[in-house]
Amino acid sequence: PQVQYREDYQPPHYWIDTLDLDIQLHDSATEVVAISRVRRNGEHDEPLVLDGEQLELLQVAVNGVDIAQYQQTENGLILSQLPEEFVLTIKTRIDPAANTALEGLYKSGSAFCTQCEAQGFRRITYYLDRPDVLARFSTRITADAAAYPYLLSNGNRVSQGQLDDGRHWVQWQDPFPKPAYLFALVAGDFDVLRDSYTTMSGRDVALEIFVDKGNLHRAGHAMDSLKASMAWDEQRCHLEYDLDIYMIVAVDFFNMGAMENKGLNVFNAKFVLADANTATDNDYLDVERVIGHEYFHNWTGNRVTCRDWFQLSLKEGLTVFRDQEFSSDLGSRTVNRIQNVRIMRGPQFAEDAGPMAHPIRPDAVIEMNNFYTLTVYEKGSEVIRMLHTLLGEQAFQSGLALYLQRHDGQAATCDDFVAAMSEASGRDLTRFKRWYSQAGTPVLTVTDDFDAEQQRYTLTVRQHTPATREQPGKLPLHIPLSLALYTEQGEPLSLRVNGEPVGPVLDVLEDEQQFVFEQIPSRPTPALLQGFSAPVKLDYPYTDEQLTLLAKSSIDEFVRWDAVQMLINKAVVDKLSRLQRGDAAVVSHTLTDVFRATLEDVALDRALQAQMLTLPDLSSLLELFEQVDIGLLGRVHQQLYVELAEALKPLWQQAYEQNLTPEYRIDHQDIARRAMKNVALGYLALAGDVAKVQHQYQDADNMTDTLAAMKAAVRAESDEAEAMLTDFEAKWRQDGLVLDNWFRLQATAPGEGTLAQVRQLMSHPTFSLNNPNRVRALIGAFISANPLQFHRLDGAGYDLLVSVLEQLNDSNPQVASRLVTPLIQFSRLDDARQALIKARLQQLMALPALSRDLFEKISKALA
Ligand code: BAL
Ligand code: ZN
Repeated sequence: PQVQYREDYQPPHYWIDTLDLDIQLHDSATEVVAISRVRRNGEHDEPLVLDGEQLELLQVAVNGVDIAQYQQTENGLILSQLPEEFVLTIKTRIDPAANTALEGLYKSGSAFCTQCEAQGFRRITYYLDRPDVLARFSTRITADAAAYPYLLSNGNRVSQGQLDDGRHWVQWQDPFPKPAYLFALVAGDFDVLRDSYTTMSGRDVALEIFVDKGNLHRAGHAMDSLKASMAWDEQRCHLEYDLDIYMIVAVDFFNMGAMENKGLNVFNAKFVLADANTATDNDYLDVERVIGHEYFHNWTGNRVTCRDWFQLSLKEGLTVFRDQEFSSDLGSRTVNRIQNVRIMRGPQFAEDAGPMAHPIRPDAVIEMNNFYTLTVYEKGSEVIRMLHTLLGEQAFQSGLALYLQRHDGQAATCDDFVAAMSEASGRDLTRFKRWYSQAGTPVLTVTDDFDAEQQRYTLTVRQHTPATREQPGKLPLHIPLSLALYTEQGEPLSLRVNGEPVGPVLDVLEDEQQFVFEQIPSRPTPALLQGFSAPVKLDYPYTDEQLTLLAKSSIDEFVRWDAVQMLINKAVVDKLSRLQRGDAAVVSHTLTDVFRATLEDVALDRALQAQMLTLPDLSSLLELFEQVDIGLLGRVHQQLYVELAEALKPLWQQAYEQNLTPEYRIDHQDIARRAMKNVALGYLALAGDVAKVQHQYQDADNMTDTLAAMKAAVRAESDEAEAMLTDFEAKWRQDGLVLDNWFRLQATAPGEGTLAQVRQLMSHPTFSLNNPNRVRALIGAFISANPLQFHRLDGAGYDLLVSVLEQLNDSNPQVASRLVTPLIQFSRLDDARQALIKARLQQLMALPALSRDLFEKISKALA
């Protein structure tokens, strides 16, 4: 497979100004006529090289005349000796029913739908399938009227008609030029939830959400979220919607979460459907977040798109930042921040430390689908957040406005974005731009010194980014380091440098820098990297006393949570070394005391309290070590949970009782109470209080409490778990999305029998390797959320994954490639497991038709 390099970017040799599509839908033989107006870009006699894969070519005509002098290749069509401007007609045939890769046009159940990002459009017709070619699309769809009453595409519906043979057609016109990846088509029979929204300039927009028949009652929250998103973008960013209609379609078969196609979002049903019986509180919040994310793309992604796919973070990092701000403005800012930081410190740091480490703007790509990563999305958002921290809200919004106004209707680059931010704020962002080109997680090492006589406190900050494979040498970055200084009584001190008061954010620019604070009466406790002000690892020798102080009395909620995390990390490291030395386990009194104080703090927001009392998962703990026996780490993790459960049992009981909610309501206060109650339930189950778990399962009137009870029972390996699982399956076996929770729970069960159970569940009537949601729920949960059973020393966990990957490599390479992640991120594991994994990777490497997707990752892992 060929590597593409960012620095090789060339503008296209031809432009396409309009594309008229005529699509005759049939399950196995859909015919597509694509008529484009093509214009040569500059003076040259280069051929027109169109992208196309898995297409049956039926006709090529230039200016209405069939031609034969073209060259067909495995992935394209080459036309030469073309006039300067011409009309190109291409007719192709495709087989949507056989499309299990779910890229291009495919069937999701009985409906037709499309997924064209990044390069799916080339599976529909031959085209310049690159994001810098923007055309005005019109789309005429024809299909059987009875089976497909709704025929949808981008833009506005301009005409429709009935044909004699029982088929009908609809014509769509999208007034906004767009790249092919934003094209969408849906045909099917749905229930439709209709509403409308009046924009800030007074235009009425029709809102339509299409769901499977019988699911209308589960679409209301998605509609509320859509309206909230539209209002938020107007209020916070002054951005208004631009078409007369906004449609969302929920489908069951979807590789990603959702897709922002212009005017016609296609969603994984998981992020649309929600009601109290079937969705958890987190599902509700996820729907809100993803609906927001796709809506916000209308400006950051669609009106201004990416010049090339190396710039993906231009739209994704920025849009994730926007959806995070949306969720934070609507809900708890601290809890949202904590959840984002957990993802950064766990799976994103692991990606940065693995063979696929790449800058948020990658330099070399084999398969673009492999770069829809936590680095491009989540770290990309952290980079935008740092800009926001450095510039402040007002200058940031001016920069965003300038960027959108300057590049509206264009395909832009990350450099364009930073240039607008720099111009609008007057800040020099030259060094900051290195965040776009350097891979890996920087480490900030901080030491301090207090001069009592001079009342001076000096922080010495060193930054170092460990080498990654493609980038052995790293340059210093511009790192915003937010800090506060606390007295022994937990009072914040004002910050003065050179006689002047300063704000909380230090600009760390060099390999090593000193910051001297004046008028500090006694040795302070620093709260460093407040709010995770940069995506870095922090190394500062905190004492237990300092962390206890911050956990109990910081005025910043995030700092309190973070201090508890650091105490947990210290306890884990300590317990692990005891275990390795063969010493007896000792109770971590400091941690127990902080947990007790947190449980007794009645003023604390319950959602935050729940977060403070939740241990990091094993994958984040793995990041604390260069190399570690994950089996031992798992034992320590469990030990800590049980210790806290038993030591604080009466307080867990109290917390449980105090947070009961009388009836189910979706509001942030009740969500917070349920979160705290269910954290308490988890500990109570570990402390042997099975009765509570059972009662909650029996009495629950909502999915959050039902699943929390089941999870507590499964995790505590209590005898009651089996009966609950059986009951749940009987109730929900018709509903794949709900049953995904059941698959997930069993896949994450701690016992030795889990692997065999997962194998057995693969034969469950609801399970199918062709449905990505099912695969993620069962196999994905097992390999990423059950590290102990997956990394069994007999290698059976790895064998299971390899057999799944062998099948998915043929049917859905994109999903296969996502699942291979835990196999390629082996550097932190012990030598024995590494050897087992490498043997499996060699086995996969030898597959006769290894996809580009898997090849790219496995070859890097083995290099
Ligand atoms: N653009 C792919 C799906 C998303 O990030 O919105
Ligand atoms: Zn996105």
